[in-house]
Amino acid sequence: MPADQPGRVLLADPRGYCAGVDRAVIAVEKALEIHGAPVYVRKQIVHNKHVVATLERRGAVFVEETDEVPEGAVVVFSAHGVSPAVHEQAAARQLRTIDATCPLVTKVHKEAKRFAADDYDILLIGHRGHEEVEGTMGEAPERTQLVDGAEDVANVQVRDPEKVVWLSQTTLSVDETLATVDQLKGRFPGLQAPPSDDICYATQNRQQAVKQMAGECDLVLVVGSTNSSNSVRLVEVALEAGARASYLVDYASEVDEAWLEGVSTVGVTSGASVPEILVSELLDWLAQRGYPDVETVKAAEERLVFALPQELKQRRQALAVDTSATD
Ligand code: 0CH
Ligand code: SF4
Repeated sequence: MPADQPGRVLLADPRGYCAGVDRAVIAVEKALEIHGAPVYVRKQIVHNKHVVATLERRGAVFVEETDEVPEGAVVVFSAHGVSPAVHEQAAARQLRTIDATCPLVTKVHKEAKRFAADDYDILLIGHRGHEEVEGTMGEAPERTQLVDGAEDVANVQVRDPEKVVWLSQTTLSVDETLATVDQLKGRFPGLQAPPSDDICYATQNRQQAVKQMAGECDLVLVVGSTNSSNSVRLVEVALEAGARASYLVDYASEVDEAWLEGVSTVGVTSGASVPEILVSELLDWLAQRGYPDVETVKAAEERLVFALPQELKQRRQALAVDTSATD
């Protein structure tokens, strides 16, 4: 509760869904519309509990690997991307695949393939075990080494220090990644940078908005799931940028009222995989507890929209042709 006068909320903009998440969620919805349930999805389509539970209720079946999908069935690959080996496994089972990999993740895959073809050693900065990193490494497993922290920086070995490039996961902390690159350059002064930013526009903008407001916040609440890399990064960025406290919650109901003690200003944001309804519910929850005023803190304008995966466009065109034939 704020002490004597109403508390205020600073609301980050941009927050929530990015273009790649929007496209991936719509891809599953369209696949259900076109093919009917069940539609299989390899891994969580995006790392958000609410999104996954909602799609499950509509008939999506989430599996870990393609060998859990019946032969010939429809399977969607998640926004985080898959390695070529996963495409091969799916083809071997005659699965009908819809690839919802974000085009900005695909861009990093292409960079990895190109640098490997030019015989570079690739240092991929990212989180060990994260699906995106597994997919990207799979493009050039014999040429890529994962750099996840100081120990990896100290241990990587390259064949030719003049032919080494760093690439990264799309959802990392910008500042932490720059620090890692500096450490790598200390070992390999000839280290080359990716041709364009691998940390995507959405990750960067959400972090920038949090940086802009964190100094004024006693508390920053980030809506997002614990396995969502970009959401977890927003908590870290808030703390580094001066917020007195910051927590990650999936739902408003998870906020502990004790966190509000002595708090005048609450910052609110959400990860790139988080539907806006969850933020609206949090704002309602805060309004009922003495924080009715909401001010937006704008860091960037986002207009990017991605076309649906090719497989869905082809299928929809085919349906349109069939319909006109029967008219
Ligand atoms: O932040 P991560 O990569 O864990 O994934 P998310 O929460 O599903 O957000 C969307 C990013 C998808 C791939 O870049
Ligand atoms: Fe694509 Fe970036 Fe969104 Fe990931 S966070 S899905 S790379 S736009």
